[in-house]
Amino acid sequence: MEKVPTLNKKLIDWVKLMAKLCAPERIVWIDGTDEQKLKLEKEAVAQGELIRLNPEKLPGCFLHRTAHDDVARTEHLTFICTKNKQTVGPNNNWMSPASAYRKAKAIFKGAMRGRTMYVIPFSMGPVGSNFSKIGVELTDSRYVVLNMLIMTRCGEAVLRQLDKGNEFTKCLHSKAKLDIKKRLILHFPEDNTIWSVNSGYGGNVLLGKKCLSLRIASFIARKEKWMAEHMLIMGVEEPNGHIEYVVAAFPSACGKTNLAMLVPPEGLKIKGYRIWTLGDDISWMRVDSDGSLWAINPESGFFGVAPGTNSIANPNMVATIKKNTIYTNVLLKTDNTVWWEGADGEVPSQGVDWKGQAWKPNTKDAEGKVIKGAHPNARFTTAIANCPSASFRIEQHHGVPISAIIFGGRREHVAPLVYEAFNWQHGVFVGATMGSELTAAQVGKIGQVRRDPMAMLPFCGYNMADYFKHWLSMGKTMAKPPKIFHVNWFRTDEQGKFLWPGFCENLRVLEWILDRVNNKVNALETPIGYLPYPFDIDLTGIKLVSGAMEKLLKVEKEEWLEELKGIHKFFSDFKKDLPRELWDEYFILVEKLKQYGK
Ligand code: GTP
Ligand code: SPV
Ligand code: MN
Repeated sequence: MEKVPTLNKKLIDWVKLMAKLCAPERIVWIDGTDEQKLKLEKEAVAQGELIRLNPEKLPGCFLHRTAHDDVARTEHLTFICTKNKQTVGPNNNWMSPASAYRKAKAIFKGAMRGRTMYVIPFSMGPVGSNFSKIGVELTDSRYVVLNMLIMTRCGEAVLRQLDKGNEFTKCLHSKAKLDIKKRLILHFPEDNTIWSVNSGYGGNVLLGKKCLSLRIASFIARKEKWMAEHMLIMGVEEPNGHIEYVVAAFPSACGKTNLAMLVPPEGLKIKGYRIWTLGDDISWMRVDSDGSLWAINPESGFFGVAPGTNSIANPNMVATIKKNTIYTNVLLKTDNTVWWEGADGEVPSQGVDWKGQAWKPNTKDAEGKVIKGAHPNARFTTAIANCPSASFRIEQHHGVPISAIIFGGRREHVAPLVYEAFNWQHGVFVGATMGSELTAAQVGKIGQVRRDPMAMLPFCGYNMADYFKHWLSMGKTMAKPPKIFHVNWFRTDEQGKFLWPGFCENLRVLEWILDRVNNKVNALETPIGYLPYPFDIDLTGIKLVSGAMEKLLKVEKEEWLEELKGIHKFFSDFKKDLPRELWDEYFILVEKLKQYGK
């Protein structure tokens, strides 16, 4: 082994043991210096792992292409491995630790032969904060190292924490042969360990992200009485200069990134709102001594969806990704810049698509489908610090106090534009019954509605029935619990067109939410919750088609009764584990709906 820059004996022993298993040619410790980063970039370019993009137009930017069958999280190959199967619930795939380790060891054996094993010490959350957790990822992928350098705080400062003998999550990754048939994403929460093999796709391999900060963290959070959630964190600065902080849980590719860095729309400019971005994907929250819920973002970067990102939908992101960004599975243009469906400017007349093939617009494949330049789940990795709306509180160890929790899904029908839960328990029911249409962020049937409680279905590291109990009990520990809301930007008319303009205009809904938080407006009580009076949503400067607002705010009794059948089935899968409070809320809602509109 080369020089070992830590005093943490456990870490040294574990690295040795894993190196023995994977048999790399050499071991390199990541120190977080620019010098080392530049060296890795150079090597990655030489090896064909990265393509250096136009240094004038996109300084410090690179393109990476994954294997064709390695473009999104593979939930069916993702397992939680605990002694007892009951621990993981019906929402997770389970394997016993013994058989998981046995299976994976056979795949990891010699998998790094001829390669370098990188040791990445990283902190999720500001280094040294009581909120933060440390991990160490071993990987044979330079792409993973370069992404982790953006997504997490890593290197020297974390090693100094580890010197004190701090605990850390043991994360092992190997690309191996990128063989989907031998791909495994394994979590061992009882051992604080993650093993991932035969993938090179973000959510499967940047182990600090979904694997540690949600699956392992949610498991720990339940025991330590805090919350690890799939949520954006943002501050809304009000016209008087006061900032309210909110979190929002939307399923993958349903608008967290866009909302987190919203630029106020023309029509509301005069009011002087300003948005501060803290995070676009993950929130860790604790109840503090003031009785409020406080949140930090464990990440330091965005791993955002490229398609649809443009100066109208998300100008702050367009500004952020102009430098020091890694693009994955986008189209390469002839001037060595990049493009994706829905990007700014003209559609290029030619380029190289995400599969590395020559591309022209409107070319069709053998089945007659138009070939896309970028994969629908193409992404970019970029630092939050480079975002023009980055909050000045990102590095604060204590995070920010949360006034509202917003749930939301992608629903053509059923869910209105916005509604407020009656109280915490009802809010937990609203979160637990969330549904959303599937997107390209996971391998599966796009468009199909699935229940995705709190946007955590793929990320809750234990039985979701216990997770609901945890949510209920967290509410009891707060003197000042945030109010809970549900939003839906995706409701459509009879022709399938979005009824709500969305994107920057969503500030109009946030304004109503904050008015409710501060008891400034009344609301209409309906069976599902409090809905806005249409005149309380400021529509200055936009024109909706006639009748749109009524449709957006309509509670359709029959649709809801139908929806409840799906919820009944979903709840029933948890058998007697489901907390009684959620069944109570369910039956209250059924009764209220039956009476509604009579
Ligand atoms: P993950 O990173 O996968 O967790 O997702 P995310 O929730 O951060 O997703 P993101 O913000 O990148 O949303 C991506 C998709 O949502 C794109 O297709 C956007 O065009 C669409 N989208 C975001 N906001 C809106 C909106 O207000 N209205 C409509 N119609 N679409 C939106
Ligand atoms: C998601 O799918 O929710 C993401 C992207 O945020 S990944 O990190 O790949 O999970
Ligand atoms: Mn996500």
